[in-house]
Amino acid sequence: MLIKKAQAIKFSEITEKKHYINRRQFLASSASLAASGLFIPHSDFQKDSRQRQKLTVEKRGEYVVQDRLTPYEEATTYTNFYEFSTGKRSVKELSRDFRTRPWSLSVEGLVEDKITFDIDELIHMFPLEERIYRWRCVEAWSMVIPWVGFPLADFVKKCQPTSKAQFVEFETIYAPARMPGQRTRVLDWPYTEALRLDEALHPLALMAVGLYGDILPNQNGAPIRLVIPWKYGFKSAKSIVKIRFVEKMPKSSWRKANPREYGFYANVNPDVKHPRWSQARERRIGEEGKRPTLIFNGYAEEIGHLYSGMDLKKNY
Ligand SMILES: Nc1nc2c(c(=O)[nH]1)N[C@H]1C(S)=C(S)[C@@H](COP(=O)(O)O)O[C@H]1N2
Ligand SMILES: [Mo]
Repeated sequence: MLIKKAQAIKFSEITEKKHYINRRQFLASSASLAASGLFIPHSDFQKDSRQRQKLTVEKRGEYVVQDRLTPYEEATTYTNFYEFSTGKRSVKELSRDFRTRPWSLSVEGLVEDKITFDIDELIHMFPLEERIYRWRCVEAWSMVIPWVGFPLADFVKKCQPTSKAQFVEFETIYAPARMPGQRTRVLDWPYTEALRLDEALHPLALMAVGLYGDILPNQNGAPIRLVIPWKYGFKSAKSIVKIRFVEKMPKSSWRKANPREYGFYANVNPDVKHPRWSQARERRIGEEGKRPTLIFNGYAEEIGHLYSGMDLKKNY
């Protein structure tokens, strides 16, 4: 395997000049932050998630839903992350000391070059955008979160998948010594999820490194996670260490656990009930009562064409 240090990649190869300049400005500002002791990846901020760390966002306002934002406190204390706990209110405390530096993300499978990226290089490789997305869990709760990240499509193009690649698979870190949930057999670890290549290339698919302008808290999938807003939350793998381009549709962790309940597509669909409950309505965290669930979570206009001609009851 060829491991190309991310540093060896010329930024002019991959970003337009204006972004290159922005990146240099960003580096200059993070250098001064480092000098002032405020931005040190190995420092104690990982230990204390209450100490919030700002990201430099270069673009906002492009994909923004008008719904009221879920309070930061709720979005970061009611979190699903089985590697730590199946209890959504327990994850924050159990992940408090989880270290996300050093961290690398490797690209494998059907690509021109198998590359490993260092997370800090990756975060600065693309201009960061803020997007306010609706977010819907298969368990019928939802949130509205301002994510910070970069389009997955930009990263996929950078990886140069070969013409044989049809799917892209995402793998979460396997670290049972640091993730108590992985010492149980609740899922087949490591957690994996996958997308069809055309889904991954859709501009709505986001690689998130932050929320509410801050570095992603551990409980929300630090240091890097997917956010696919038109699909149920479980498709959006957290704490990703590996991305693999493949020819055949991969079996994800949830499908291995229960193929009847969790399909490959997992598109939000009020008309296709989960075998044990309806998907027609949802509880918006922080609000009273329930609201109707929208087809594709309200993103039909943007992504509906990806599934034209497909039977959505069969391809759930
Ligand atoms: N590695 C990993 N990724 C994961 C999960 C998980 O348990 N492990 N849970 C998924 C589910 S079911 C949901 S709803 C979302 C929750 O994201 P949030 O807690 O940041 O809202 O993360 C998804 N990604
Ligand atoms: Mo979920």
